[in-house]
Amino acid sequence: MKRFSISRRDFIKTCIKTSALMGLPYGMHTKVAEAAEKAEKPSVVWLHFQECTGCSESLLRSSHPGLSELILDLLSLDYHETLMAGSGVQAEESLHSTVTENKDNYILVVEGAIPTKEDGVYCKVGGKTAIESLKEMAEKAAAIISIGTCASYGGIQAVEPNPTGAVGVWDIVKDKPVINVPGCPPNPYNFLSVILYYMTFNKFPKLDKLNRPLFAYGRKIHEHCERRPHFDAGRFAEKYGDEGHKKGYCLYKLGCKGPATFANCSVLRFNDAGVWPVSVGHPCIGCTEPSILFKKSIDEKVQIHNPTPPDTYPSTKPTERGKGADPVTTAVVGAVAGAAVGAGAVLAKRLPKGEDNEKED
Ligand code: FSX
Ligand code: SF4
Ligand code: F3S
Repeated sequence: MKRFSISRRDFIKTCIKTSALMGLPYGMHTKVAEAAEKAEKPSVVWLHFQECTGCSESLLRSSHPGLSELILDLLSLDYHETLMAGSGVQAEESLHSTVTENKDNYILVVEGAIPTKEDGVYCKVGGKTAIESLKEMAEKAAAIISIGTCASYGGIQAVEPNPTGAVGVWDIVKDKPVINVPGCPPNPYNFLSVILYYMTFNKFPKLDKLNRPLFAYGRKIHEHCERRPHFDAGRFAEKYGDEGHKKGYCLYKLGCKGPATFANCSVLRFNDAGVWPVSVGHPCIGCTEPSILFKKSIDEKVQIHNPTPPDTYPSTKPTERGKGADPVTTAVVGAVAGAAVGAGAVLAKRLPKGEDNEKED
């Protein structure tokens, strides 16, 4: 375990948690751990364009079990404008040598949107526009991960009237796999899981229609929400601070976008405190959904066209009997990440699709 700065116990716990998150069968965490220990560190070039650096911050703020250390141990982070010590010519030389030495093998991680108006003059690094840098780095990359909603779909920069013509990476790069890990910011475990999946299986996980990994964005927040029993019973907070809000009732009438948002926040949660927007009394604003974030106001209610049942309810369809979570997996994951969280993660994978979010093969 010389390779990792975290303890073996914490490393294995992380592998169990991420394996459950990816919906892998019980026992696969050993394969994930082995691959992470043996595989050569993938070279990563991390570019920053129009953004707030919250994606990197969210990754670095995670403490237990040293998630940021683990990510830095797993990857050879050869170029990251906000983390590296070098700057100016030194940094540019490092970027050039990384790209040349690892041609067609490095992973390009992009944080931030790309401005396209006026030939892209609104964002320049090292004398090059974001479009020029992106095209140049993408051409020699093995694959591209867009971290955050800005890099995925333009994010806040792309809000009307979008003065800089901001777009996401996949609007520009058409000839390489682009994996979107949206969220403003995204959960760092989703990023880590994509990396571990790649290291274990030498390919990227299955994606949805918006190029998001299905394991993380395949189900709606509303399906796992702890306030869901209140929604089903018709108990809502009507105003911030009213009795319903204080009692933890459903936030739908305050504009919660959970019924229309595909993400795993209600299962995975954020930080080591295990919180997420809805758990602390704020409606979900749909930060993983390009058609919702900054397009609908916080208090605007989403239409519920096709209500999906909470997936913790037993199936009513005979054909689905026996397809629930493997109790052993649930127990092991539960011991690590909290039983409800673990069960939710596994169930999320095993249950039939609630709504068609899957990409056609
Ligand atoms: Fe965007 Fe990342 Fe939002 Fe910020 O840098 S996804 S503005 S939280 O963090 O790109
Ligand atoms: Fe939870 Fe929001 Fe759904 Fe209410 S509307 S159950 S708060 S996700
Ligand atoms: Fe974003 Fe909603 Fe999750 S606002 S962080 S998708 S709860």
